[in-house]
Amino acid sequence: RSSGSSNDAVLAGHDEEQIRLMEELCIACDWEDKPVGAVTKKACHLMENIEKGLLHRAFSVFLFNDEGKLLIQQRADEKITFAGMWTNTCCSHPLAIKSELGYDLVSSVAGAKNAAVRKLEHELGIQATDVPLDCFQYLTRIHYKAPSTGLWGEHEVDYILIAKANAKVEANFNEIKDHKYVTAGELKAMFVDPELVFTPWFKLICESYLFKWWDNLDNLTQFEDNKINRM
Ligand code: DMA
Ligand code: MN
Repeated sequence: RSSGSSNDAVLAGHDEEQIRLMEELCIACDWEDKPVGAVTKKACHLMENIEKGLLHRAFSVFLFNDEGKLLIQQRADEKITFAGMWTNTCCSHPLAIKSELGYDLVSSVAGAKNAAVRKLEHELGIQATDVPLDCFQYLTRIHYKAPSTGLWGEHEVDYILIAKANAKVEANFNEIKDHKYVTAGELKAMFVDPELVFTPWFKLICESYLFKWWDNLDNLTQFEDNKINRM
């Protein structure tokens, strides 16, 4: 038995806590986002498996405060994938547990929101009371594939969740090394700064969708659909 054990060669040298988190059970799905099994986070993110077609569910939160600024984070150097890169407020995976696993869009969106509350707390120390479930607006799903460094990568159906809330942040430095609230103009200026590196999914979403959503934070339901956008 090797899958998910903490002493695997592919994980050697990585941060102990991040190695432990590789044992989480993600939701593997087919191209129509139908769950097909529970697979370790580690197995889901090995390019070797991704190249054979393994796909899993994820979510991306974009949290805006009441000034309309977006909370972004820089991933910790301890992260096994996409370390040190700037990205949206919070990303992770709904797990193969009752509260986060859904078999139709309504229950899957509910599961992604439950996972979002769990990870906003874990990564950013944001209390569940500051981000009640009704502050999240589900918009759409994005299917994308992106290599990271070494043996690792992403291949996900990503549930997009916009959150509007004023939340107190207490960063978990094993997850994030920096965070800040930005205006759209400030984010665009960061994109042209050659010193800064951004995650591939954040860049994709920014190029195709984010600024349109950002201009319509009071009218987001017009963007809600049941599509899976292949990028
Ligand atoms: C995975 O994010 C999800 C997306 C949309 C890329 P992640 O690597 O930050 O997950 P986790 O925080 O669980 O390590
Ligand atoms: Mn993933």
